[in-house]
Amino acid sequence: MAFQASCAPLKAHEVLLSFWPFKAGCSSRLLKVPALHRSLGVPALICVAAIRSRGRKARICRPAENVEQIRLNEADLTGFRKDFFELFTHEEDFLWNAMTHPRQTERAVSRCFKLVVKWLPEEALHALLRLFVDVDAAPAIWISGLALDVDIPPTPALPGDFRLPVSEAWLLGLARCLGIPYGMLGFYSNNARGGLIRDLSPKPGLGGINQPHINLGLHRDVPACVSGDVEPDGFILLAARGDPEHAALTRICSHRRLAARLKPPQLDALRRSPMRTECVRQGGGISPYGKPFYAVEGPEDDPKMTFFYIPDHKDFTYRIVSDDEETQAAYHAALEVGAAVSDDVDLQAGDALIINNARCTHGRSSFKPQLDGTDRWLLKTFVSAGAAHACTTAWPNLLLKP
Ligand SMILES: O=C(O)CCC(=O)C(=O)O
Ligand SMILES: [Fe+2]
Repeated sequence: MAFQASCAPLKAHEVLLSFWPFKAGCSSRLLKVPALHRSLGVPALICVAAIRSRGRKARICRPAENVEQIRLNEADLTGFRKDFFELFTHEEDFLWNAMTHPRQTERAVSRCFKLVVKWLPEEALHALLRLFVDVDAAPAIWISGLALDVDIPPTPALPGDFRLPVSEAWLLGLARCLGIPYGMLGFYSNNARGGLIRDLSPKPGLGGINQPHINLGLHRDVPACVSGDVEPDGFILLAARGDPEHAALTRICSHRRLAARLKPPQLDALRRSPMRTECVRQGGGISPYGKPFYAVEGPEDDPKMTFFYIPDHKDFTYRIVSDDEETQAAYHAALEVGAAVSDDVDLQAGDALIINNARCTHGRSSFKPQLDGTDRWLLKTFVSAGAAHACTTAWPNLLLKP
């Protein structure tokens, strides 16, 4: 394993579990075919990451990974389901609705947290707890092997009146380990969960990120240039069902890794002048979309980058431009480099992808919808690490006004 020097000192007995086949900087091809390496069933390797030797502190540092993969054994986690139905004894316990019953929802989230902390192996919990606080952590964690609901119904058309209580419990419990899960009114309101969890499944004709035919360009979710202020610190995608053709790949690109591949003048240009999104109407009219934004901000060795993506609409297209030619050229060059250095994650049933929305950029390849109930079906919730600023309305309301 390619561990290098630096970061936090470790105690003599500390070890890190590192799961084959993910290995920093060399596994993007393997990440693209998880079905293959799953079937190989290679056991996890245990690496002694660092030791204290002769009184000197040995230190480790992860290179700028895109994704840390943690493969769990589903058979070890089936007790999660049993415990779930012991904690959630009445239908109304798990049929919470964040809009109509915020207190009941708050209680449900606490119970989900309790279950996840109980069932998640310590190393996985440890990785979650470090996601927002350790700059040397990978900016995304891909956990596979979660034991979901025994019967996952056919992937529905949206919006639906369906529930996946055990899958929802994993999602909310994982989110609570990071901070506070929250939904966005408007985006998420029209479902049976009252907006806290959004379903992503292909529905031709439906706009936005649910359109399967689009190659979803690299972006950060809900950046301040469009939200006005609050940005999600992170979000989680949990797959109730994967794309049967394995074409839908979620792309992750670490900003640290991307910055290392850009030239200093490109980085300077991206910090120097703002970009802006313009909406171009069919008749030729142009209007601004959101506020201008700087594509690169923050510390040099851990930059926050903003790439914006919005799918074209039948009546208008979007373009991202700058008055500074070098900035504009660097922005589009960075997107190309980002695509080249990203890793692709094929989310399949029982997988959760936990994303730090400041430290990486993400996208998704296009795929073919089946529309026969076998389609990819993800559950998604946003996470606020600090929470206080996440909710514009009083606790325990978990919904944000856009
Ligand atoms: O479908 C995916 O894998 C990712 C979609 C996306 O960009 C998002 O949920 O924010
Ligand atoms: Fe996104």
